Amino acid sequence: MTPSSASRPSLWLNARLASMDPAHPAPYGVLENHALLLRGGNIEAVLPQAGVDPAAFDGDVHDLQGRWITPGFIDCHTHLVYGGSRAAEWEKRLNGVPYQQIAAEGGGIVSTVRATRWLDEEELALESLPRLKALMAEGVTTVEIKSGYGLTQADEIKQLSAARRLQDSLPVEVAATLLAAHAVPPEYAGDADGYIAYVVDSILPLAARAGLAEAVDVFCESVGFTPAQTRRVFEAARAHGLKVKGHVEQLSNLHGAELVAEFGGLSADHIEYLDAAGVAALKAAGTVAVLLPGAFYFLRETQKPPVALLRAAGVPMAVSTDLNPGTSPFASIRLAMNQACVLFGLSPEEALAGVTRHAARALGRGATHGRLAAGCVADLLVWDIDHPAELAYSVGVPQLKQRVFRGSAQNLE
Ligand code: DI6
Ligand code: FE
Repeated sequence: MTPSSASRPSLWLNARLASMDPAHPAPYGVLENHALLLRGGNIEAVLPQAGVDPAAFDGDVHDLQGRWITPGFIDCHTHLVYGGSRAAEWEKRLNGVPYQQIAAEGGGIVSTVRATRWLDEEELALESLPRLKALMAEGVTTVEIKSGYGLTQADEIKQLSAARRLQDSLPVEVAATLLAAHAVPPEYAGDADGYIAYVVDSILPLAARAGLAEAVDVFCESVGFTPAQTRRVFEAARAHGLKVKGHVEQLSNLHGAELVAEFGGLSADHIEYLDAAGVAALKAAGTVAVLLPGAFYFLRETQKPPVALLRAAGVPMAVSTDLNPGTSPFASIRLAMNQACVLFGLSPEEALAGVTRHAARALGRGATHGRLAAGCVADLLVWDIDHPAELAYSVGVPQLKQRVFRGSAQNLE
């Protein structure tokens, strides 16, 4: 929804802020006994409580009575706009049907492509709406949505338009990414290079011209596209002024992260097989490492991302749901935070930074999103918790009391 500069100014008193702002050195950037002044959809000031006089304020006043506030959550990697379900295929796999047979029977990504092509833009938005609403109900205020289940010019544009339609109808900010290079569609079977030429010459230029995507992603993998093909897409993205990011090093190490870094990419995502050279490349380029523990869990993978190396190098680690029908059918950012801690060894503070400050950077929004700081957007969450570690600790416990988007509050009780 367009930022509501019409929201009344508001003052949020007696709060405990998990600001996630590195300007404040305490864990979680904690500021006890503080107040927030919101105006025009932005945070105008972060103030010590003692210096605030609510009587002199002309706007809405909220007394938080010591409740915690965090920045709004940012889910920086999702494929939530799609048609159909792959539950039946998953059931078959669990009953012992081999993957090759499922693929031969039209399963896998191709089945989601078929179901997505079948729907028109409005139906696609409608079918995707509950997934986005579930993320929002947990506190997501900015979400990235990828295409990648259309794989024709018209169907990729349709997916991106459905994402735009969702943003226009709900109090949430959507960052749309073109992932036309997600899989080779049936029409190009055996001709991945031919499909990449179509992506570069036809799909990408139209998505850029229409202003429907701000970034371009590629599935760079043995079962996806080669580094050479990925490079062609990134070069086209650069020529059209779009940022790049990559699904890289998920199942093997093709050095895709180094390629993303070479193009000054926003983020390298999955990265279970990332090595020391890849970590160094991300660090040098200022590229964010996006951890997607939902897919690792659902695929029962064993190779973990090199968290200790990333941490030692000071590469920012974001955490995201990867919400998609094939490998991470989970519309829960709290689950992703918990999985990042349990499966990958992040601390609860790192998990929270992963869905706020670092996720903002992964979307090129580090200056304005993901922190409670003057000048940032007024996207924030009011919690009934005793400590911010609770946010990564449990899943499904209704602790979110208010969700504030661009200064406008939604009560959730
Ligand atoms: N990596 C994945 O794990 C998903 N896409 C990707 O690039 C798979 C998506 C699907 O199976 O539908
Ligand atoms: Fe993904």
